[in-house]
Amino acid sequence: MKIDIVSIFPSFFDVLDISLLGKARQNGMINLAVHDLRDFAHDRHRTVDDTPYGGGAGMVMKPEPWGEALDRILGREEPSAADAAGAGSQPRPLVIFPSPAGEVFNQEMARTLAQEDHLVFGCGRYEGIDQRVVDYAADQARVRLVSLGDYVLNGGEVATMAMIEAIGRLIPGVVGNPESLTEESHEDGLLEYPSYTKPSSWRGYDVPPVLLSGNHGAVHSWRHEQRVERTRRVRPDLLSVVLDADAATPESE
Ligand code: 6GU
Repeated sequence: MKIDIVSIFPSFFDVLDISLLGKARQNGMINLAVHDLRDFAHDRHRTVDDTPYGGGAGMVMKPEPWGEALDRILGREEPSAADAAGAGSQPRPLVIFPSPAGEVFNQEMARTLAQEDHLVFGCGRYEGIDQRVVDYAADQARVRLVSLGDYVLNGGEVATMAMIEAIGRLIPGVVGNPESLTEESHEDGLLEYPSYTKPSSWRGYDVPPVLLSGNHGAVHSWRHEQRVERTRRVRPDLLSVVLDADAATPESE
């Protein structure tokens, strides 16, 4: 997967060199490039923002540097071998603008985005990006505004980092053991069960005996109960989705 990031703080993304995603970049499974928006601003102060038309607090990111950055990233699209052979089915890059005004990111969206060939993240700062940048991008590529949740960050950088981590680990081959992807929170609508390792007793806290029993059926049932109980306690909104889905599934006879 190719990933381009546009930001006025490119060094934010230095940490993508390390850990799982760093390895995926070294292997060539993820081809990630970070672009400094100020490289596309040509005045003496490399200005990227200005006051909002219509008044109001804060500053808005100017369209011109964004237009040049998008042209550079989207214009370089070389037709893939499949496209050249007439089999093109993944025609255009997907441009994501992290925004608290976007659709809310979740595991299902991460799964969908992990199928893309080319993601472009446009990180806004200040009060946002001139809307015409989004409109222009939508004429050149597919565009989604995506929010991490119902709270406000200072810019799109941290949101982009979170999304890349969630998406990157779902790209086949990036996580060593694919089984570790199936039994975790949000993969099937339930939160994950609590985990324990050695020693079996630590500072007076004991590992639940069923996990030491060697009874795989009992372990499986206990873990499922823990997942349901935990989800009921902290995320009842998720549980109602699971129960609705069960209710909607016809009983087999
Ligand atoms: Cl994607 N951006 C910003 N600036 N704030 C957010 C967000 C994104 N998601 C939640 N809050």
